[in-house]
Amino acid sequence: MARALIPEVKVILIGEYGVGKSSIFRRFATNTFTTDSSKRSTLGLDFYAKPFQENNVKIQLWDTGGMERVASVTSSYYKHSEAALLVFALDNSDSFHALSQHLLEVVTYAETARIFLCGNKCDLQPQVTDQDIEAFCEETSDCIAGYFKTSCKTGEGIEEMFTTIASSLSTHVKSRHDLLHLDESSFQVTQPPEDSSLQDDCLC
Ligand SMILES: Nc1nc2c(ncn2[C@@H]2O[C@H](COP(=O)(O)OP(=O)(O)O)[C@@H](O)[C@H]2O)c(=O)[nH]1
Ligand SMILES: [Mg+2]
Repeated sequence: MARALIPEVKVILIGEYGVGKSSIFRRFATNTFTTDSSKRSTLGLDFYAKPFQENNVKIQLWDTGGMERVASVTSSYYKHSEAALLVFALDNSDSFHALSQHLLEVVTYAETARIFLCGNKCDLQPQVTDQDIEAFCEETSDCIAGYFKTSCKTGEGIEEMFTTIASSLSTHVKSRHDLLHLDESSFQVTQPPEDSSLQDDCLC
């Protein structure tokens, strides 16, 4: 029996170098954590796709691969993304202050992407408060579709974050998917049956 295709959605990780994007990617892909910098990029993947059967959607998560350390993230990274996960580290206020710049890049290069916020490293002493985060969400005119607190070290909040994102994207993706798979005949105009008696009544 043919298996139904699960629609795949591109979700990108964005944020300052060192906030834990690759660690989130690693948790998502292999549910592991490492502090060893030599191992950090050894997954060697640009993206990893994982199905969320309950929501009938596959999240294709993209990591910057550290390009933000040497240059700005290229516009092709943002292309076709349906969601962006803006990451900062709760123990690093600089990474929080850099968010507005990252947000600007997302709305410029991925206009239609749904934007989520992730305060990572919640196992460490925070420098950023809940009030700071609330104020940021208000200032950005509620551009942020959801906020999550995570720790890649303990795994706290990671699974819930992706389940919530999958559920949030599934409704949107479902309608698009349905459109793409509409039976071609659904749009055909049905011709009225030819009625020969009409020809005789023609007034012109
Ligand atoms: N304590 C703690 N350290 C973390 C957490 N997430 C990542 N790290 C560490 O922070 C450093 C930078 O993480 P990385 O994923 O490479 O950040 P990236 O540059 O944004 O990709 C690494 O040493 C990670 O082990 C976390 O939730 N808690
Ligand atoms: Mg990285």
